[in-house]
Amino acid sequence: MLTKTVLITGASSGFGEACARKFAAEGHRLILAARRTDRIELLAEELGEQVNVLPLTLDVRERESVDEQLTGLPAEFSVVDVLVNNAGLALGLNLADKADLDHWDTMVDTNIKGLMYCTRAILPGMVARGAGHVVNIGSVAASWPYPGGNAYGGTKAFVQQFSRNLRADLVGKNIRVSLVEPGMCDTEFSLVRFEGDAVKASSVYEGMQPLTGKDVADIVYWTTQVPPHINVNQLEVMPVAQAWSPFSVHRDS
Ligand code: NDP
Ligand code: 8X3
Repeated sequence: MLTKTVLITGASSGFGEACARKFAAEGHRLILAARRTDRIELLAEELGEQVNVLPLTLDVRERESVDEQLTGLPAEFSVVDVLVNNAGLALGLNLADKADLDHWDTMVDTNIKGLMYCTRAILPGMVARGAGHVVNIGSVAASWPYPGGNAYGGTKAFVQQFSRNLRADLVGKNIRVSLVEPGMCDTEFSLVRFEGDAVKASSVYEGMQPLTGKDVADIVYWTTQVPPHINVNQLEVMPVAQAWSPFSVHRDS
């Protein structure tokens, strides 16, 4: 099997960490990026017993730092074969008229701008080599609105359309772009959304079986393993226990 170099953003927990474990188990070289240095260093130390790992303290919102760090990777890690654009978050579940504008800014800066910065830093190398794969982590929230999803859903709709437009730009260049859009998954996602309120966070998954990080990592990995002439465009995945609702209709009674 060909050893690939895989750059995963948001590798310090949830899907990102699970992807790191999956790609390491399959023997791939890893660049693990996130803000929490202690977490990625610990993970790098553990997975470093199996494969070569570079922990990278990176805030995807910082445009210059992203460009500097991702275009200046050490030689051994400089040929990025797979970029997993996973870093992201939801903040708050208030309805739009009560939402915190700082929350909206942070989601836009991370989920949209951060994903653009990482992609823009890595793509020229892929294009020059005529090889590569970008896997973007979107969400069911891109397509299916729910109360309080407002800006979060909007950022993931951007990820959906950006992924499709990347394909349009990259056709003929032998670079794959895949979009994985998960539904409910019990990572640190809800803990972050509810700003550390563990009771509120765990109530989201009460009485139902959510996806696991490993479920999503296995799917991300699979998109990278299909024969080279195939591009998995978009995969929406929910737990069986989750589905859509009828339209809400307000009736004056
Ligand atoms: P987690 O909170 O467990 O993981 C989020 C990761 O993103 C962390 O590693 C965090 O690292 C990183 N991150 C957040 N902000 C930044 C930043 N500014 N710069 C770099 N890294 C950052 O949640 P998930 O694993 O669930 O989330 C991963 C992705 O999956 C997100 O894009 C999320 O929107 C999406 N998603 C999640 C779903 C779910 O139900 N869990 C469903 C659908 C999509 P650190 O804090 O160390 O920087
Ligand atoms: C996270 C999934 O349904 O909580 O992207 O918005 S959901």
